[in-house]
Amino acid sequence: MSGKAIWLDCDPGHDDALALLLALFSSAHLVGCSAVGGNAPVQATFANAARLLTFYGAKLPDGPQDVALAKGGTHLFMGSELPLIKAARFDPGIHGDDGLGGVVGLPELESEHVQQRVWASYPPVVRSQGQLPPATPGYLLRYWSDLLSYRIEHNLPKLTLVATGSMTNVALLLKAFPDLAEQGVEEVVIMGGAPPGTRGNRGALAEFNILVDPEAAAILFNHPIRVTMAGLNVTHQAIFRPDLLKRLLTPPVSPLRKTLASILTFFADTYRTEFGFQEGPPVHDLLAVAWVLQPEIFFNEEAGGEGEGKQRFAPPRAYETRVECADGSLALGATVVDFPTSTAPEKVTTGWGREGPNVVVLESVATDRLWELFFQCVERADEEKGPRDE
Ligand SMILES: [Ca+2]
Repeated sequence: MSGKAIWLDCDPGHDDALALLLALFSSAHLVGCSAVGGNAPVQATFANAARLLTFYGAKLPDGPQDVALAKGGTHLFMGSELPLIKAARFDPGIHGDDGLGGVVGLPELESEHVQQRVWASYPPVVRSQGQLPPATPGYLLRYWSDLLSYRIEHNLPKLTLVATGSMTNVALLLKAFPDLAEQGVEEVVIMGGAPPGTRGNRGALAEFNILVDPEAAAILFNHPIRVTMAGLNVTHQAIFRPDLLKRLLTPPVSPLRKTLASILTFFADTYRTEFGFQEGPPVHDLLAVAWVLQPEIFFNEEAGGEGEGKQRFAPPRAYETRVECADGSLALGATVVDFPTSTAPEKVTTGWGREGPNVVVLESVATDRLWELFFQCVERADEEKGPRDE
């Protein structure tokens, strides 16, 4: 496994909950987590992230200023409540009103441990009223600048930023601290988008995370930073089928497995009723973290292997990718990937951002290896930590 430093910006969300588990119980260090509005309002996605981190037993950071993270803690911040320009939109049909519909076993927001988690990364002056910090990305951005500065100054490994909700917080980072992001972020990995040839899930061409804040996605894609996209073309290949649920629930069934099963069962039900998926739900966000941990799971099989049964695999490629942001357009939220053809060969350019192929587009996934990675993490979570029963 990779040993990478990951930050997960998310909107939990059933599949975000799986991505969070993978990030926590791999050899990567989940440095921090931030919430964004999307599947549900940001207050709900933040509360869900706090409840999940507590349930999974993530270590608390030493305090609000803890940028060294010597003890391996995980920060948590609330990010943006609203998209940059568009009106907010949510997805209760898939995730329930609070983002984690039907999920059992998580500690409540009001509980002592979750409240500790909620406030651990905020300065004392903010900890005044209520159970949630203010819905502003300011504290997150301030911490990101401190964290990236510290890591650059101390030659620590670059951060991998995984975004499994809309890209609003990421866009704000790139606009506020472009120099720190370029020096201190290895790659931004997103779950989002539907390349040409793949139907969208919230419109013929639009995938939800991009549709929520297309301007933020455009800022990211146009920025000179490495971006990898796990879109619907690849996430719809990773269906959590009934045999996998059966494997998850093979006795002895820990409280962790019960909760994971409730996540996957609710998700399967809404995917069946809302989108007609009969076999099970796609685990979208899980793939973005899996790419960071084991990129070879996403290598493309290519023609030209020698001898019968020989296969050749190559890493996924970068293509020029743009986002449709125009209000009123039938293509609003579309991710237009300029795939090469025989009459329009691949452009030979280098660099990221506006200058050419700017997004690595995942196209295939070895699902057997993906599920092995997932179950390894479940087993590790069962052994190592075990969920906190509250
Ligand atoms: Ca998500």
